[in-house]
Amino acid sequence: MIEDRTTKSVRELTSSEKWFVGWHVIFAVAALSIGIQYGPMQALEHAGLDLYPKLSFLASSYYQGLTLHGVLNALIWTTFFITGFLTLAVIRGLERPLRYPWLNRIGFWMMVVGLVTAAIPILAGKATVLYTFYPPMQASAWFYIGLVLVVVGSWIEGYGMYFTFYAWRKENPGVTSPFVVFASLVTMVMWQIATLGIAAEILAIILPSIFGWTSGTDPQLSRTLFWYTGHPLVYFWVLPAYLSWYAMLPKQTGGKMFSDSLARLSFWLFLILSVPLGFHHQFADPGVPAAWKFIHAMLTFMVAFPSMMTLFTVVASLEYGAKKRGGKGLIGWIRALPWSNPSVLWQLLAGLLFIFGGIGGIVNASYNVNLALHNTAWIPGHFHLTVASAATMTFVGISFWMVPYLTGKPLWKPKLAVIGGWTYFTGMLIFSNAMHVVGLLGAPRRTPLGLAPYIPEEWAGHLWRIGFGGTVMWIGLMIFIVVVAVTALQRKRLPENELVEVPLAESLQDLRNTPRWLDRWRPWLIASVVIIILSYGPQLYEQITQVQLTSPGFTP
Ligand code: HAS
Ligand code: CU
Repeated sequence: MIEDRTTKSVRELTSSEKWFVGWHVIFAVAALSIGIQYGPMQALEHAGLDLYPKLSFLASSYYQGLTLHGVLNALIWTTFFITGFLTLAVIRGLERPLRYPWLNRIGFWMMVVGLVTAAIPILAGKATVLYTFYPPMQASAWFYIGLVLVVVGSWIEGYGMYFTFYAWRKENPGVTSPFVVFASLVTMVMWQIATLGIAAEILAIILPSIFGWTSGTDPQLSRTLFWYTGHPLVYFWVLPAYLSWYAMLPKQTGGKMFSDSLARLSFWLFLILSVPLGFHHQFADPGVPAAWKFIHAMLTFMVAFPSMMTLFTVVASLEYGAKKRGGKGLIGWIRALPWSNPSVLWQLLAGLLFIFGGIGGIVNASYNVNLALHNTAWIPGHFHLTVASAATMTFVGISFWMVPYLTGKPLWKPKLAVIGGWTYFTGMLIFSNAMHVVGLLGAPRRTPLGLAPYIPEEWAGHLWRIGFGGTVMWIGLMIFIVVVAVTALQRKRLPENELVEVPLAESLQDLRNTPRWLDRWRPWLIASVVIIILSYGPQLYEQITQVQLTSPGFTP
């Protein structure tokens, strides 16, 4: 059964709801605007131009800069943007207010307190442990407490979304849940299951060791718990981008969602398959038996499948829209896409880069090939095509309609925003390609290569391209930041009849044909817990019963 939408006007967000979502975007963009300042510094360092001594007010060392870059961009910009965007999707999708708005507010401000609590020690040089904070490296306790607050705050925002959905469900029995709401909830549930690992690592191992209750940490168990969270974290970043590609981008390009059922199926597959494969980050860890690495490698190939489904269905809906706009030919229709719309452009370029990021991921997952790539510059090459392209460029694209929607103001200089997209894209192509190649040649990651005495001649050109590409990327993102900041701060307002709407695509398929089993939670939740127990249970049991809390913390 579907609602008849023709007779009733759409409920848009109220002004206070818009402010609430807007605060998420403000903190997200603020974090990004600090985090990206370190990007060119690292990239240029590789090219032999070390700016750290000259810009010591930004960071006193390469590693402090790298920690700020990773934490602010990969953890803070993403989490704040995602919780804000999903809140908007839930309220708009259900066309009802949050059930307990105060609960969501508590969650959000807890995240803000956490952000500040974690940022102060990093800025003070007391948490130079990179965004993976592997023990036995040790930061100030406040760093971990801050991270815990950010995570718990995001859980609370998730609970607020579940209560809202539950209230809607009671008001609308038997109605298929709107896809954007369904996708938001799956993302939050997956995130809550996933973050149990990092919560256990910090609360049971790291903090007790810092407080002196235990004699140290167990690096192996810590890494296992970290990657239990760290892998699904990457899907927490990319699923909101998929939500936009599936259900919003088609509307923006004049098309429809290709298949509501396939989109739902891919999200369910992400719920059950995102978590149980963290050992693909630990192929080189001596403490994990090879058989378990093999099982996680196989599961990794399985989780690439719903992304391939996404590639197929999203491109199909783009083609449908482009052909309706007059596009022709096997490939020629691509030209008929609205490339001059900055929101669309950034998302299309995000998707194009992600094709390469995805292929690289499958290479990473191939056990024996991974041994040649692990801990080389190839890996940051991979993750700049994923989190810094697929996710970040899509969030930028979303911002280009969302900020006008939230503020009622027109987007400032859309043409400049388009130029910014091409700039970032070009920089990323140069940067990521050079990182992959120099990684294959053996250049290590997490290393100030410019200072290293062992640089072979053959790396030189690639290191130079890293410096150049990284700087070009920085220009692209600075354009984004300036465009959204001026958009929000300008006086000019959109006239009543030109207000921006949330782009929600209709499905080509009649929602009545979405099978019931794709809108039922219980079987999928049970399946995800069972698969996690099977894939992690025995190893967690073994590592916990053999735990040795003996490594004293050290401060780099
Ligand atoms: Fe990964 C390491 C394997 C996806 C992020 N990954 C990382 C790290 C990060 C990261 C941050 O197996 C480093 C962590 C660290 O610091 O150590 N990754 C994979 C695999 C996938 C994958 C198999 N990764 C991601 C995503 C990320 C991300 C998504 C962030 C958002 N990754 C690994 C492995 C490692 C790893 C190993 C450990 C390596 C090591 O040794 O340390 C797959 O899920 C990818 C599937 C994706 C595809 C592409 C589908 C394409 C689509 C595009 C649609 C196109 C459109 C455009 C819309 C098959 C959906 C159309 C445009 C037109 C113009 C028509
Ligand atoms: Cu992973």
